[in-house]
Amino acid sequence: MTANPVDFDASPNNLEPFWMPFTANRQFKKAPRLLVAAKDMHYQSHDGRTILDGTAGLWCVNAGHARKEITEAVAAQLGKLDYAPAFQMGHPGAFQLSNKLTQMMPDFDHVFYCNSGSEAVDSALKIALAYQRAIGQGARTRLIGRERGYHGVGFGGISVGGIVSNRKVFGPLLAGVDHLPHTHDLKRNAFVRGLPEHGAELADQLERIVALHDASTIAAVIVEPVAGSTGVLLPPKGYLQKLRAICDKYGILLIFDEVITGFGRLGASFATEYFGVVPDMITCAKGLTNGVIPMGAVFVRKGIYEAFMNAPENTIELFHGYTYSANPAACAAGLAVLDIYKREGLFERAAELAPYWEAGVHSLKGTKNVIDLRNLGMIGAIELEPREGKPTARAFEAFLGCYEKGVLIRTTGDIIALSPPLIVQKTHIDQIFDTIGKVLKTVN
Ligand code: PXG
Ligand code: PLP
Repeated sequence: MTANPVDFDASPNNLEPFWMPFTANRQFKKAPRLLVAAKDMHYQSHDGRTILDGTAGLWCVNAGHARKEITEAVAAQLGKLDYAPAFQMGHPGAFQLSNKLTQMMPDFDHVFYCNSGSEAVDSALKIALAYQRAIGQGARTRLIGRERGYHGVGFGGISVGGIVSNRKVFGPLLAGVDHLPHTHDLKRNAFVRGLPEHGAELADQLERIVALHDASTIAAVIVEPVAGSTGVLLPPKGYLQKLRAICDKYGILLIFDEVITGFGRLGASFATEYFGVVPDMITCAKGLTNGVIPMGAVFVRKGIYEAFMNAPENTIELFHGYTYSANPAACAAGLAVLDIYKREGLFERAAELAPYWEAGVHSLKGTKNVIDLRNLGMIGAIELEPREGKPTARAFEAFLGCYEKGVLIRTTGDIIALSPPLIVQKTHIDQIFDTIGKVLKTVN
């Protein structure tokens, strides 16, 4: 690690002007937590402590921090071609990355680029609407999401999303959206290892929505195969298969939002591979570049792109795109990280470590205030009983306690969510769960 922990010049001298995202700004600025360096599994804080990364940043640093191969590839790209216009122009990296990505995903033959998961979701929803119109189904304008779903923060994403605080102050949102019920059922499924047994029938709620609105008005259903941000809600066995079957029956597109589950998190390339369920589109971001340069993407299944190719050749087929779509440095990062995933077998590694990880998660059974433990692949969740009248306080204290003891965890509501880089060692896994166990004993 290169940063000097007592180098105050490395710290900003005024914390005020930065309006921090998804942060209690006033609380943070009174007692800031700054990260000043990172390598492999660890961060270094401004006060000189080494902190084990139990969350891969925000679920994105799957290959670990400050990987030399990625840094060098990005530096070389910036030295050679820093920026190329994305509209009516191209550069080699964009095509190389698309070839590699589609080789990884045999059912998908085209990739559309943007800069984040939120933009990937917006792009996928727009492609869904435009596709239905292109195949003569222009009355299909409804979009169906799910309660407690997280699809980023664009107006499209919060409309189909189902997290109340992300929606309630932002007005009426997109029209014509409906929601499936979420699948979280502590009564029937608490403390189950891996996928829950109960709840596949919740997919039949899509039949109810179809009966209400008529299939001819519905363009697409979007779900996270495993809901991450809302606190790791796992799909009951058979649930995703049922959703796929109902979408097929009614000509509804199925979109998997794999911003978290993509790139090895479950111990397979993507959740589509892990579950053996093929959606019509996949959104991804985060692990696509190991988080180092913002990039998101939408994979479309064979046939979707072709449906847009009917007009004369000189027409733009999709009136959509971003200044930074397929940005050269992001493509270089993507190519380098795909090499690392492959060379180091990180997706297979995640699958091999998953049983050890599962044992670690469930070792916390019986710990004070723990009302559920969940795991799948290299994802874990510890659900705490909320403190009476003070939801989120207990989990936040646990977060601060773990940070003090040198482990970074993530909390959402009263749920602790864990997702280490896929280079994690067993000793790190032990440290994560030992620390959380010790801290939870001290949190009232
Ligand atoms: N879809 C899903 C499924 C996500 O998890 C997004 C879309 C939006 O991606 P961007 O790149 O626009 O943030 C996400 C992002 C957390 C946490 O702590 C989760 C996300 C982002 C930040 C924090 O759970 N997920
Ligand atoms: N706003 C203005 C005024 C713009 O000119 C542009 C892009 O040209 C945008 C927003 C969109 O920016 P981006 O392409 O980075 O999403």
